[in-house]
Amino acid sequence: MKKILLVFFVIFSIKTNCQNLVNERAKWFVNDRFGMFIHWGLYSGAEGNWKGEKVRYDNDYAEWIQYRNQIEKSEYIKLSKRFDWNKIDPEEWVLLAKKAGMKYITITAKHHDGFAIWNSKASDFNIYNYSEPKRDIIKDLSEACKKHNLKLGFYYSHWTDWEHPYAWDNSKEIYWLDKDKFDIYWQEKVIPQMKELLTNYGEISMIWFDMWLHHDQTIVSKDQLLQLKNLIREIQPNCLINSRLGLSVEEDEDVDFRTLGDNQLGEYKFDYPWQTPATVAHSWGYSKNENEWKSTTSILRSLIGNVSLNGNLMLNIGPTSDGSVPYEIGKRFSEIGKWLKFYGKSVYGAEAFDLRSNLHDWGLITYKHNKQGKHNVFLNIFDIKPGNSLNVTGITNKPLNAYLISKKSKIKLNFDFNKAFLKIKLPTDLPDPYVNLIELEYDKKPTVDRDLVAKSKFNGYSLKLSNSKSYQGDYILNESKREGSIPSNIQVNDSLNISWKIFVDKPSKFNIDTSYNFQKKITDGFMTVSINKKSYKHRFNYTGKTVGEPIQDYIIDRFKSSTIGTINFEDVGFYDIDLKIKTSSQNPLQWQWMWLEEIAD
Ligand code: JFZ
Repeated sequence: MKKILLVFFVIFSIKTNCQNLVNERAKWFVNDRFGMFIHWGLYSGAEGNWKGEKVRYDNDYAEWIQYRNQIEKSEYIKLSKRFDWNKIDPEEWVLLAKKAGMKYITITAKHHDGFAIWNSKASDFNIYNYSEPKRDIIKDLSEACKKHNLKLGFYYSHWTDWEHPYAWDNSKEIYWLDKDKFDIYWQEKVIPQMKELLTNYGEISMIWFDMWLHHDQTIVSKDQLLQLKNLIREIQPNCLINSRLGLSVEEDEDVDFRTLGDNQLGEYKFDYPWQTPATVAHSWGYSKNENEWKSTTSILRSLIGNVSLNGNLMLNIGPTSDGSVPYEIGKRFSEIGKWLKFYGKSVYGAEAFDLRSNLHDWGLITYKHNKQGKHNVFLNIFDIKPGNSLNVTGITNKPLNAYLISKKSKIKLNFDFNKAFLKIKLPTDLPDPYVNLIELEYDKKPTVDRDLVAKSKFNGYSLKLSNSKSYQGDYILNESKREGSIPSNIQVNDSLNISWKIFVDKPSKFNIDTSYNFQKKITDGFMTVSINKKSYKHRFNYTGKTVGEPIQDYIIDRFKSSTIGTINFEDVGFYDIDLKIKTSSQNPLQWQWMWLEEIAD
């Protein structure tokens, strides 16, 4: 698949990274960063299986079993018999959230199946009617949240409801429903139920809607959504509303935060509040089919990664029909909680830093203006060998201090600073098995040079179009193909000039090489690399073919690296690197990267 990108280029840096588009209501939300999602309802009793058959469809969302496996309501409700009504204790969920370092909880008050897990007067299809002894889970949970000082929010499926005859049940795409009938559902179930949820359970911090389409593409009207929104604003003025309400920001700016796709982590910084809803395995509701659990490190990376882009993470639990939480979840949650207990300052109240995101190969950076008036840059280290030095490129002020945070104390670290480069010496013992944290301290907000390419831990510079300072000319972005055997590349049919900026922190000699695919044997196509008044001309080599997978019929063009030369940087300082590619449409060059690597003496 080819996409022509001309002048347009993904914005890698935003003018300001400070989170300045946060309204008053959402201040707590961007401070707290980490929340718990709970998917629990009748479907929890099915555990992702119905009469010997697994939930249909690949994503294995167990909370969809009624719809996927086409279960009649009369049969589906029998699941209530499987629950251990005496045992279910929502306070346990609250305690688990606390233990994990989560600051808010959002529970599925009503999921797509239309079953209310509170004592709802507006619909008989609710837990109070089908439990023995009678239970109101929302009541119990709200009391436990209050007791333990956690914020509470409700997931409410407003659009889809498989129980009500006039609501959207997905099959309505075939058996079209009229808008008047849908409005009957809206006025007799949605609005009254929302009133109950907003009135009877104390302070509600967010309503989490789940319509992933704009209302234009659905049966829901803009007026209905505004009615709902106004109801929330009227009864609970501080309650947050997420973007899956279904109104676009253009129509109504009054949506408090954006919800990304399921398990979709952030890639870019946003100035407004946003959140990823995420699972620990695949399903949201409890499924006994799960066997691929994300690791503690991977979850911490998701959380810190989002914070480093001004985002939140809401991590899901799917308790079972007796209220217990799968061991695999509990274990990871307590490990995450232990980490946050010692290192939480790089998450709570922290935000994106001004450097390009994902700049360094050892980990992720977050930033905070702390209560003592100091400014902290947090280096969250995922990948470094103990005893090595950590390279930090791009900050142009010298820190007052660098500390390695450990469970017992702060360890002061030695470092060298030069213009835009910080080299921190790490001890041979690193305190944390998951993510180690270094806190840099400044007395004012540090300034940065956002054009710089970071020096990698292999003492090299990886130069790509995406981390260039500027470029000129046209190219075609070719996406990677067949599991990346054909890597994503920049196709040049005429000429392209790219410039990078690096900082060389000590006099040293570097090897330069570049990777590309070129299929002509004789041509006058070439590239020139200019660094510090020296130029290197490289005539394209024919790179030939290779087998993309060890299967002989998948023969592909070969991407191969060629040496351009070596360069001696005699002085410490900033250098521009310019690459000029010159070819013709008869001789296209598919270019990948350039790599400068220090040659040890
Ligand atoms: C929805 C629900 O259908 C699902 O059961 C679960 O509750 C989840 C949190 O939300 O699923 C979605 C919603 C949005 C997208 C995909 C699945 N999306 O935007 O890609």
